[in-house]
Amino acid sequence: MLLVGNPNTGKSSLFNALTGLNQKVGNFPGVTVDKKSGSFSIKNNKVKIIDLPGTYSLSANSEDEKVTQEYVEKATGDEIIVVVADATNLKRNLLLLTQIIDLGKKVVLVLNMMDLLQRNNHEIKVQKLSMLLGIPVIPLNSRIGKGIEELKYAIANYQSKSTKFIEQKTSSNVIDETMLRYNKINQIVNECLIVNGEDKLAILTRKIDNILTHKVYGYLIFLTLLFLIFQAIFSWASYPMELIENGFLFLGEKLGNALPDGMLNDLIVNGIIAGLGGIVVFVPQITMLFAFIIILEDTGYMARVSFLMDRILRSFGLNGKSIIPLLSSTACAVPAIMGARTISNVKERLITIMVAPLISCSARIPVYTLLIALVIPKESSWGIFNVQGVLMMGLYLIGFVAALLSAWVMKMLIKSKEKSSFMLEMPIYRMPRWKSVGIEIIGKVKVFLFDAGKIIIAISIILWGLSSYGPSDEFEKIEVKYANIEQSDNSEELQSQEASEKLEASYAGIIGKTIEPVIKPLGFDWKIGISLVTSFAAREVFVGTMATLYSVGDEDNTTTIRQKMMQAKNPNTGGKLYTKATTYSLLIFYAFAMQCMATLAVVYRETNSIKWPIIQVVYMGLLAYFSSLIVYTIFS
Ligand SMILES: Nc1nc2c(ncn2[C@@H]2O[C@H](COP(=O)(O)OP(=O)(O)OP(=O)(O)O)[C@@H](O)[C@H]2O)c(=O)[nH]1
Ligand SMILES: [Mg+2]
Repeated sequence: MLLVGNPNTGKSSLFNALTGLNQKVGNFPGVTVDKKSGSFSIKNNKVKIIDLPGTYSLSANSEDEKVTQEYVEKATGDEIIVVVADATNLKRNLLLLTQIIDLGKKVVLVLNMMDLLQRNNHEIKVQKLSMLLGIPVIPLNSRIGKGIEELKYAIANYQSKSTKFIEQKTSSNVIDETMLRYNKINQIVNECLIVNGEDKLAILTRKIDNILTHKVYGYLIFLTLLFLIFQAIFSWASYPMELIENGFLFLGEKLGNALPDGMLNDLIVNGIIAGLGGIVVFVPQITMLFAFIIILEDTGYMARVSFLMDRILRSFGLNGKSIIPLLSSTACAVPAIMGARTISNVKERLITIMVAPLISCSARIPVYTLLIALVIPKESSWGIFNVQGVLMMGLYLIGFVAALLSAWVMKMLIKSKEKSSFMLEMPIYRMPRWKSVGIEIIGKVKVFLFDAGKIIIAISIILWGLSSYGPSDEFEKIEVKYANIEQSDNSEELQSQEASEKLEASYAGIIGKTIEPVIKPLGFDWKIGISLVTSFAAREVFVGTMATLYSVGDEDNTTTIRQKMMQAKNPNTGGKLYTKATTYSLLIFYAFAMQCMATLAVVYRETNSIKWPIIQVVYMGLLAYFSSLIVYTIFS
């Protein structure tokens, strides 16, 4: 069984209600961009069901619509196609339906959003509609699952009879086929739809839109909203973050004391626990960011932002629709890049895919937060604004500007004759469904934690090995040297000096030292060099890498990574290693560099060519390197 219909009519909501799964739902056209299958049972029979992207007709021009078109055309004679229509928009929704009927498929029409139709005081004569169309018609409310049983009944008792909506042969050389369809649809709708008074929901939506999409206020409101989101992420999240940080310190200390001293103790406490703690601590911030994005999507505001941004984006070779992938890249570039499928212009879609990873994603939050805290005290404020929050927002803005400029350059370089167009239906405003918002946030945070967790544990172990061992004669020399001194003076200072000399002589140290000359002009030392390498797997690994590098051989389990990094000294100057210049330079590097295997894999899949991910790594790498160089030079 297939779920097909116009965009934003509640197909995925119905899919979830039938299967109990949690397919993503949102209040804008183009939420679903790929097929998703599940199953449900009718009288102990299992029925397979596929949720598909929305489409207005069977002549597809974007990648997501093509998926649906293929499935509809491939559907066998036995497969039932459930066309989900928005009951408050009957006329437009019936076009696709009649096209599918005329392909000779088994069709059931679901009139979804009946609650809204009733709220408008409108009515649909369901039986008459069913008779005129010659197919079963089921009124439904997929938000609360009302009408599901009737739908199941209709599917179980489907009786095939062949119907035709229009005779195509004669139509093609008379009038335009679509016109012919609309003429007939108009007649049917006039007979079946009873309109009592005005469409209250549409009027309310229009009133709100007069403000939210206003030429001046619209932009002001959007900017204010973004600003508030960043302030909130910084000030509200800091309390739970402190709790988590202290929790992990406590855990590390207890475990460190309970386990016998030695290498394993070191690996578990300083590698794994510290690395994981470094990630878990960001869960409050990331949860908030996800929550804000999901609420923007669920209320219908995201479509307005798209509309507002179209004019600006277009001059940079992007499309109004690009803003949805770009904004959702603040959470993660992987689903965002898939979301670009809704952009039908090939060049605009490609450019969107190429620049989306420049938008700061949630994996940068741990890196940014840790680094910002090294140079800006938590309490510092400009009036009512928290400076850390302002700096964080600045990094996001820089990412956005870099994305626009890169897009502009690509617009100039990539040749295309295809016309650009922007058509996005503005949905009515809706209250978010808090339960599904909650489920989605939990799902996303889980992915963040587990994906990052797996990589961090793996890299911690490898890195710990590489930094605890080295060419044996080097290690021996150091041991002998300190053994001699220690006999006379056995202070902690000496121990940590020995540890740091060993780290430098270790395999990790050797790797870092090899990279060092290249990154030295950016103000980075070999330890940062190692973290740049490990961050290639995923950016958030930076934190765990630092945790491991700064604590190998260190017996002290009571200081956080941040404190350890703050105390780090520059061996050449004797001053702080993380000066403003080095830290800002590193921040910019992480803002621009393409350090994410998962994103590269999805770019490869979506563009179907190895060329684009390679270009992406190179151009973002060069951008990162030279921007960092400039920043370092300015601040030092
Ligand atoms: N009031 C009301 N809202 C609904 C109903 N069904 C779905 N919605 C809302 O409509 C919006 C779109 O729902 P989705 O299930 O994502 O729609 P879709 O057809 O899968 O959309 P695309 O994947 O973008 O084509 C969401 O905000 C839903 O909460 C309904 O019966 N009544
Ligand atoms: Mg959907």
